[in-house]
Amino acid sequence: MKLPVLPTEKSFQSPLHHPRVATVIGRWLGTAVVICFLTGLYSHFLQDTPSWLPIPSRPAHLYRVTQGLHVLSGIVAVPLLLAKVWTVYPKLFAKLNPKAIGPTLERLSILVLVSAMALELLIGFVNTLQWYPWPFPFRQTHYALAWIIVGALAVHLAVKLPLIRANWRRTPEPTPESLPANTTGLTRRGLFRTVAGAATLVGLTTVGQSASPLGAIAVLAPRKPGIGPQGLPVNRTAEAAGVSGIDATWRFTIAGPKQLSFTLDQLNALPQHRSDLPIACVEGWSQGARWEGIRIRDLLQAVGAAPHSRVRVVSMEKGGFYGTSELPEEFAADPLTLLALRLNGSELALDHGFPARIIAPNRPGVLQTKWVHRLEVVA
Ligand SMILES: Nc1nc2c(c(=O)[nH]1)N[C@H]1C(S)=C(S)[C@@H](COP(=O)(O)O)O[C@H]1N2
Ligand SMILES: [Mo]
Repeated sequence: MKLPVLPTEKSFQSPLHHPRVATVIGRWLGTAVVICFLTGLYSHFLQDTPSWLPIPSRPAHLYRVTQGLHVLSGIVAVPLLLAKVWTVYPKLFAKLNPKAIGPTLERLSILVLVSAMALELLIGFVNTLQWYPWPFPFRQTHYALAWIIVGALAVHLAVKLPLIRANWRRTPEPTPESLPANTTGLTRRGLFRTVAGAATLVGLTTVGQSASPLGAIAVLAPRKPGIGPQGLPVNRTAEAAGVSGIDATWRFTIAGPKQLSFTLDQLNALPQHRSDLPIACVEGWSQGARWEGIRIRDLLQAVGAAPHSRVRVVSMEKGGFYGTSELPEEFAADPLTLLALRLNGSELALDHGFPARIIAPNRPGVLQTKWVHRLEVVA
């Protein structure tokens, strides 16, 4: 029996396995990675704010834009990564002398880079489907992988700098006559158009989840604008959260220097304010809505606390990620931040947090706590 012969780098004859192609697609992929990384850092720090980092509550719609870009750039990176790996994979079959430490390390760093990116994009994408099949905490893992990618990418760019420089500008393409007789297929321009087209297509069919005019073609978006109770999507229903509404004994309590309790009728009789603010989910979908309710700063004043107080928000939902959240000083003091009682002109639907929820500007949806029954001023 004849053993199959392993391919070598020379076995892959397409002229598209060329450093110029890798450079062009690498630039696109690099742009997507940088956007994804920066918007991801911002989202991470909004949810896990280090004490040295004051995050402003304005512009009110900023998070909607950054998180929309985060998910969009991540999804667009998928076809770009596939194209990039396809362009360079014959290099994997180049002979490697195990004694040559530099090249061995470089190949290892590429292994780390590609596998970390593939895993990062996969878990991110699966997360946008609101599916968390992992035994590990998603956000912390996603964050750690991001730094691994940035590190491996820096090594990769440093090693490849001479090659990138040499191919930054257009290089002559081989003429058809100069190629081996059996090569067929795309020209460089044809490949670039195909890859750019694929990236644009996945982008366009995703972006509608946060930019409503394109909502109708958002076939890759799990939640579409306008679909849900009161015309707003629901991320987790009351039933899923184990919350079943209220009875006559229900009270809303705010604990500060003083403590006050209110029935729902009493809350409705307090001065009401309106905020036009989006729900901007970390999973990428977002939608603006009209909220009415009581300013948190007014409630803080009523219990004798400063408007710039850190406030712990307690939901009727017990435990888990969502049971409590915290409003940093800047957000508690913002006049747009409400204990919302009404949405788009009517009482909150149970799935949107009836009888009361938090709505604040420039915040990830996950912190817009629903079914709120208690606020505590954090000393
Ligand atoms: N108590 C509680 N609040 C919650 C949630 C939840 O599951 N439980 N989901 C959060 C998430 S992830 C988002 S995106 C928003 C969605 O709000 P909506 O369902 O009213 O659109 O609510 C947030 N508030
Ligand atoms: Mo969310």
